[in-house]
Amino acid sequence: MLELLTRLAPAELPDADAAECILGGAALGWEPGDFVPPWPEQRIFAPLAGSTATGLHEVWRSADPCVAGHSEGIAWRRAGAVLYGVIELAEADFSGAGDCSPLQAASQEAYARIFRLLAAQRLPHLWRVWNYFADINGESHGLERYRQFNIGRQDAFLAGARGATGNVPAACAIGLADGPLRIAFMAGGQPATAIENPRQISAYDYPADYGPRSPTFSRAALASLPGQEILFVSGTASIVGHRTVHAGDAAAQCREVLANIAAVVDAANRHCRSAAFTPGEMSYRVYVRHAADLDRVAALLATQLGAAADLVFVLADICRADLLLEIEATAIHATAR
Ligand code: 3EB
Repeated sequence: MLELLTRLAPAELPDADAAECILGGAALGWEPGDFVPPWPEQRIFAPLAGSTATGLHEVWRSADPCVAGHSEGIAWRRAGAVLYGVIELAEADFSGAGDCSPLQAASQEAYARIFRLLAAQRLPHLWRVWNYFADINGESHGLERYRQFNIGRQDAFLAGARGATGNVPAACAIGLADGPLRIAFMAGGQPATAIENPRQISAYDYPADYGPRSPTFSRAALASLPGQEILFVSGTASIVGHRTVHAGDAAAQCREVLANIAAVVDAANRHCRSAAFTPGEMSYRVYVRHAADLDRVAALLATQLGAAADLVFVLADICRADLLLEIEATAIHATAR
């Protein structure tokens, strides 16, 4: 049994004993303080907005005890056949990578290590990946940094004999002001069902206009655990087909994102074993590029998803310069076993 909890402050986090049941999570916000949790935690240093403005810890709690480990430079925990891990690599450590940019080399190395860990743990199926790195729209080595990341990621999938299309994980790739490449992931012993969006071309089939290598992710992943299933909706942007729509208009982009999320949730529901998932019940992370757009985006989401919707707003950069926001969502349902 897994449960996703979002908590406001270290004081509200479980004590050391209960912490054994925390699989892992993320710290979001500027200054999480000196608190360093015993579980793998991805640090996302970015301004938050709204009621959660000071920072928060998100945790995946497990009813089964967790086993902890540190290998391949990855902090990880597993509970039964589910594993959560976090890896951080400094690009400076990859500056001698020859023709290839340090970010590309670091990305390939991070994924290669993840695949080695998962093979060793016999939990080879990557369900969801959270990718963060500095200056995502910046250019070096003649290529935008997001596109450099895409080369390294795809190379690692191909080198790991995983293929870079079809059954690939749900993901997000988000730009922060600075910091190392930070990747968190969840994996399991059973493959998740990769879900695509009928309104969008699969990202792994994007034409070369968006970079020499396509991004390696699915629009959503539906993962099964004993008695449960998790729907991970990938970072979703105002993209129809493969094109950005509503450039310059955050409100219109937000409405398009909601239409995309509704479509991908519908597609997932054709595969789900539990009651249908609905957008209103999901936990959201909303990445907004410009602080000036926050109020309008928040108001629109409250109208569309309901005032009680579970939303965390993060000021961050999106992988295409013309995208003003990106939204990801997660939900867990009980199933008959
Ligand atoms: C898009 O749909 C927007 O490269 O892992 C969304 C989710 C996006 C994941 C990734 C990128 C990624 O192309 C960007």
